[in-house]
Amino acid sequence: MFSKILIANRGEIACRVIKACKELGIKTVAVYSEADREALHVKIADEAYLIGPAQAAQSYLNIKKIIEVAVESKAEAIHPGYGFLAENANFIREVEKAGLTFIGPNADAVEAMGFKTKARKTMMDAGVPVVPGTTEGIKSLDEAKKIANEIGYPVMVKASAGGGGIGMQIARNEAELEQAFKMCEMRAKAYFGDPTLYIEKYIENPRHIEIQVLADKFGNIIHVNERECSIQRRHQKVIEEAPSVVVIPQLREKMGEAAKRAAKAINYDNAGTVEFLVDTQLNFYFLEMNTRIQVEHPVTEMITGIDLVKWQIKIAAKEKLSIKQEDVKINGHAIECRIYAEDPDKNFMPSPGKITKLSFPEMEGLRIDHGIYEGYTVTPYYDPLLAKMIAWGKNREEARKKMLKALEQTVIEGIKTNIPFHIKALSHPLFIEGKTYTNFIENLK
Ligand code: MV4
Repeated sequence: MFSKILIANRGEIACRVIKACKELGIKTVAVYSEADREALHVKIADEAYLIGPAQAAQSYLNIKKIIEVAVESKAEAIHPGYGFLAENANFIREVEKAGLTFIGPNADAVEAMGFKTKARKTMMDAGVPVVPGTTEGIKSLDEAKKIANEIGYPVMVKASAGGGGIGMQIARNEAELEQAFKMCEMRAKAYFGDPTLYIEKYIENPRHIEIQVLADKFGNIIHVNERECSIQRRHQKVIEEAPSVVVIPQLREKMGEAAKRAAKAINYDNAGTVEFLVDTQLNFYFLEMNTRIQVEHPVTEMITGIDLVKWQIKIAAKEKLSIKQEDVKINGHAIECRIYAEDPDKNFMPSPGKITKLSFPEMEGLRIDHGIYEGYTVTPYYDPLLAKMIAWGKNREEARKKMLKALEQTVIEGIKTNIPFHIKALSHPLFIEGKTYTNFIENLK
């Protein structure tokens, strides 16, 4: 096992990883930008080093500097958290070149999933159901029209280098396809520096259901059940839960096996998530694989008792996965609400500023992962995620009621948060019924 780990991240996830390290008896090294001198992760780590200015490109994305600090502080491994350098194959290779261990998958596996057309082809070959569509980039608008006619409208145009919803557009007929093609091409070039596009059949009213996998370096792979993440705003997840109300044991088994095939096909190791779109007939289709720990991992931990971050560390330290598939059970239900520094009355505009008062409730079955304290100033430089409140109950209704109670008892003053939005969402009849389709937020008003 490692004796010291550097955490190349900030905010709640840096704090979450530090907690896992403490429980494993591992020393921690934090890194921080000039804007984060007073951040919580800096205070709770054993050591902390300034790595650059507020702009992430010069600090949390500064590969050279981060590796330098790791070497100098004698850390043996680097945990990337999510975002920033978590899915950067070049970073992984640089970490390894410096003689350090990356706590995450191998660089080739990250690359295999990075380019969407390539990932779709690999998944089809591995027998994983994929949304009908192309596995190669589309060369021209004429080709796009021909393919859309074959697939049948409506279709979705997406950027091959994209993911997470950026640079994608729906087209319900040929005129819309022309528009979508031009728009996506422009965005793909601007955001990803690569104009390659592909086309998929548009799935109406889908749910976003993802399967958590854990794989060690010896070929052992398990799936750790699904998370339902359909409640999103502008492709940003807001509420997640586990298990999903629509996933019955037989479907879970099928999706779990497909996720394991996906991981096996790219020689995956460490924790990862296979995202599926699930249509109203409960057909499921591979969407993409996230080759990192995810924001919403706690709902899985709450219903399975498996500590995913500790397993990430153990797997990176070449430990064998001791959990067998048949040991993975589901106990109760968990709901996560992401608390953002945003003003729901002002179109969810970021709301930075000083937290003048802070009080979280404490109750059994309530977990709060956060990176804030009373007196802390939220800066405008990074993702506005302040905290994640995760409520566990024997069933969904018990978890929902606990979550509502916890939200109502939370006090965050000085800045605006989306807590009022969560209270409204969790009280809505559609949420209570489990009708959490992707259009849930638009229908909330
Ligand atoms: C889709 C889709 C319908 N058909 N792909 C992909 C990234 C994710 N953030 C949104 N994505 C979608 N891809 C096809 N072929 C609908 C969405 C979608 C969505 C999916 C799940 C949950 C919420 C969503 C919100 C908007 C769009």
